[in-house]
Amino acid sequence: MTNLFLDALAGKTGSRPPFWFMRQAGRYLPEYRELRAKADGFLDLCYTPERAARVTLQPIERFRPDAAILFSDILVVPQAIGQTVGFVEGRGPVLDPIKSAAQLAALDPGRTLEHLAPVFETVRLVRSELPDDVALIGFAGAPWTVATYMIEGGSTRDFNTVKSWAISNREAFETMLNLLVESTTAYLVAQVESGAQALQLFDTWANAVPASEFDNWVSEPTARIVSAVKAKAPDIPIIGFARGIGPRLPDYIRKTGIDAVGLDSSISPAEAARDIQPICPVQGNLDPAYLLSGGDEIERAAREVLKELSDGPFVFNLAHGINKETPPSHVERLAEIIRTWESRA
Ligand code: 1CP
Repeated sequence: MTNLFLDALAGKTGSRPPFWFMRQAGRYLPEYRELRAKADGFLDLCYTPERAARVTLQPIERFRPDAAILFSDILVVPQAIGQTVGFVEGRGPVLDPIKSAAQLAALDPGRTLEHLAPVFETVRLVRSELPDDVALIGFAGAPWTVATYMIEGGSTRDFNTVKSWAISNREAFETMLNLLVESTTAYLVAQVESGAQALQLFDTWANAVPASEFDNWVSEPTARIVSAVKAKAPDIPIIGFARGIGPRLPDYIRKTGIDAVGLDSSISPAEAARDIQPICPVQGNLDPAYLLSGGDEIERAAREVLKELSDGPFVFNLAHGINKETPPSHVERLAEIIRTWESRA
């Protein structure tokens, strides 16, 4: 069975561009809110395989994208290795922040697979229920982005705490990145063994890293995960999504060994076609604000992306996740625009 998404990641161009949307499952869907209300909090939803599988499949039933993404979160990894992680309603993630070498020493990547067993069950359930022509994407956060939450204790605007900690405790920060590389590799390989057919590494906050630390904090830890996963699962494509890194994209692609790259909307589709697509397949990059706004602007902006990128290896996606106020009808309209795109000669 051919899958347009996996074909595109392998560098092929098919009859139409494949698509899926970041955060295609979630709060903008009434059926998600209904299941979420029945769960005992967000993490309970992530760790209950039957429910997490249902949530993963909800957008597939509505929009028929070419890929489903496992419903979980990047913060299950710090929890798996022993940090206290919670999600507070209306506030987001809250972690007991790592401040000392002693707290770091208490973390144990050896606990990863046991703690995350319910997630692997979700992957098996989803794969068994998905149509053959829809691929299943597994994912994890990249070490830098996960470390920001572990050290800040939650979301941050300025990243001052994590950056100054990383600079003044270089050895400890390296130890932390190493723990995350080890745990994340085990987590991703187990997702593949359970049925994931492609992987995405989310480095949402890569934009906050100083250029002089970019290799140490972003490219090298990511490269180590990519090569360790490929040693065990050589045929599984890995998409790197390092948000907001603009001019460093070619260097990031080459140094990490990723198979395809996710693009945010700071690069124009024409620039991406000229500078990035010749290096590797690209995924992106409609700004989710067009989807939120609706109307004819969705079509205008989507067509610009399609026109520039669909002649080469390309997966249509957004530049970041779907905003939770987005009407599902706007998403349906976008799916239809992509499905019926026919400019290819
Ligand atoms: O209350 C709720 O119901 C929770 C909202 C929610 C959802 C739907 C969170 C909390 N996480 C998720 C799911 C999720 N998170 C997925 C799977 C669903 C899909 O894409 O369809 C994925 C891949 C993630 C990954 C994730 N979690 C990232 C990286 C991608 C991105 O969006 O930038 C990050 C940064 C997180 C952390 C996180 N999870 C949730 C919140 C509120 C946050 C904090 C975000 C922030 O700091 O701004």
